[in-house]
Amino acid sequence: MNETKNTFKDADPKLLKTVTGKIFAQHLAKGALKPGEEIGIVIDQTLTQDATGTVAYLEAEVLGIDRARTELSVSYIDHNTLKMDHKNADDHDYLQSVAAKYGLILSKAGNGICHQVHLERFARPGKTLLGSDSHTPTAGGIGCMGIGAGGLDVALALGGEPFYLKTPKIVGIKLTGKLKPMVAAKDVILEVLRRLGVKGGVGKALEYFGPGVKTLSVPERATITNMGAETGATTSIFPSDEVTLDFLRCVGREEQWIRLEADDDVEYDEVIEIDLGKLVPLIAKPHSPGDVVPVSEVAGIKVNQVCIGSCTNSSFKDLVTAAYMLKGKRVKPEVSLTVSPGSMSVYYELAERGYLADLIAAGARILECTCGPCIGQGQAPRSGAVSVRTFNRNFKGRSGTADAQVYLSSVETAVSCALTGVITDPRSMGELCEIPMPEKLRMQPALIVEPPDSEEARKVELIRGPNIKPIELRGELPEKVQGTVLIKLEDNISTDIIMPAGVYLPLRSNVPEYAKHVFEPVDPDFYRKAKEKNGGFVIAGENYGQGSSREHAALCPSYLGVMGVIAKSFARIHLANLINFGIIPLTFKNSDDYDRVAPDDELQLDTAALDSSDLVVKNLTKGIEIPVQHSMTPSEVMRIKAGGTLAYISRHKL
Ligand code: MIC
Ligand code: SF4
Repeated sequence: MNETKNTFKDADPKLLKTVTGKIFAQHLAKGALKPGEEIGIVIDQTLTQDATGTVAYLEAEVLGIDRARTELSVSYIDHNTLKMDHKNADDHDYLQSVAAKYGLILSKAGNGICHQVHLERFARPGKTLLGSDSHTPTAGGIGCMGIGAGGLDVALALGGEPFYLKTPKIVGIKLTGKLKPMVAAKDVILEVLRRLGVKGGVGKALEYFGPGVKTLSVPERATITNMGAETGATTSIFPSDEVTLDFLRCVGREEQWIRLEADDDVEYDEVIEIDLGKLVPLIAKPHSPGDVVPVSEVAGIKVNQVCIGSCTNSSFKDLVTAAYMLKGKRVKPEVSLTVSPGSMSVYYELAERGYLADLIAAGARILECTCGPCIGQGQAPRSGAVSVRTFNRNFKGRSGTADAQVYLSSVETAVSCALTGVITDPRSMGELCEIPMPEKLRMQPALIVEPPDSEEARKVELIRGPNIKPIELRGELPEKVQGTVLIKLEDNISTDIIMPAGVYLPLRSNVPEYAKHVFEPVDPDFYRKAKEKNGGFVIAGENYGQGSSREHAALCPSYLGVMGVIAKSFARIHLANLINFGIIPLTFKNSDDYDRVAPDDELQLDTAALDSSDLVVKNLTKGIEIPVQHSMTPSEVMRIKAGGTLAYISRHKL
């Protein structure tokens, strides 16, 4: 990889010394590698999961893509596996037929959470991976550049198109020292979140370096890169070193190892130093992953539920840690403890080596290898309950219970809470022995389906049950866009608020039905209003659209006629999704102007004015003009005028 050093004369030379820059350089299709400049990168691998995948493949159909042009593409079924009626089953059959036709590997329901399975079986150092899930950077734990995106961008990458993004600034996170007993990798990323908050990573890539890196195994590194998504960062990555080689050996893929490290004289745009030896157990308080405090600060709060699992903390080491801590003990009778293994392979090893028995005997309820409670698929806490989870998101209501108090912690802290019934600093539970790691993690192939060859694939008919509805395309923008302010929101509105998941997850491939629940957690009347007014505008604060990559948070408002969002700032993936589905994303030039727009105001905008990045929106109700701006490239402006990327490409073809 070092031969990239002098090849890019327009590139920022500092960038080429970083792991992130080396991978970008190796995959550069368009643009200059300089922070803030738009680049197009070649995508080696894609992943989708069922909750975003059905729509991504419906879009691929609209785009006329019929075969994966990537090195490897995997379709996972992991989010929505409960099958309370025909809807999920319809989605799963559609996905299975798509995988066979397009040449994708299918990871069936029960095989595991996409990011954990991808890390074990497919992610490779030095490769690029685009996934329709915001936690795709989990693959950064193995030195693979994982980026989360909307389904349409993944569909385009599947068809061989480059992925376009603004070159991020590279933040070097220097790790020194070694974690103390009962302090975990989760505490490292919680510390990063404590310092950066939920929007401190926007426009940045987080790259880990320094002597402390070698003390962390690949699954521990993946816990850290996974939850980097919560800072809003474009991606997070660790180098590929001997520890990476050990992991690849353990999962039987050592031939895929390459060394990939930053140059010795690397200089990052910004450096954050973390002495692992000084970290203490941390916890994120309700209702934000960025509201991080030492566990000791909230110790003693009564706990009703503990959930272990999710793509952040469901590796073999995580669950063996839980088994060691629980062995011979019993979960407090007032607490419900669930454990969701991250993959079938992890589950198998736990069973084979007896750890499963220790978990069961202690009173843990073992769930399927899926996202489960993390995305509100079961285990909603009782009203007002305190739930401690090893997950990555605790937005209000995401658990399925609006007034539940969800805390995010390491496995060590979560198990301590399950045993004591109150929030507990795990260091008070005594020391844990070194977790013995097996030489081999035996990969279980039973729920992996390889696609047929292209000859056979041509004969495959796509299976479309009644829950699979085609995607409607938006028309071109009129000369003047005029509409009512339908809703005015505060800072950090997550896509879980815009388009709730939980019980509505089975509607992901049925936009007309799903659209009935847009903004439901904050305004149950939104759908009626939007229908009555025939669409309109949304006003928001900072970091609008943080969290999940679900493009439904743009697709469904677009379906209801939302024409524009004026916010103080946007989260990266959601901004791209708005453009893809024809919703004009504008930011206030002066954030105080947020106060000059009220719900029900009538706004107007000249479409031609979008050719400049500085423009005004007329507030017809108040008789004032509000200066706004956008960050769209000329090509994005062209697409938004055509009704969004999907509408544009479907009319012009790829
Ligand atoms: C999430 O953790 O919020 C999800 C569910 O995995 C989403 C994807 C989705 O909404 O389907 C994500 O992180 O992108
Ligand atoms: Fe699944 Fe939760 Fe991970 Fe999203 S964050 S991929 S819902 S486990």
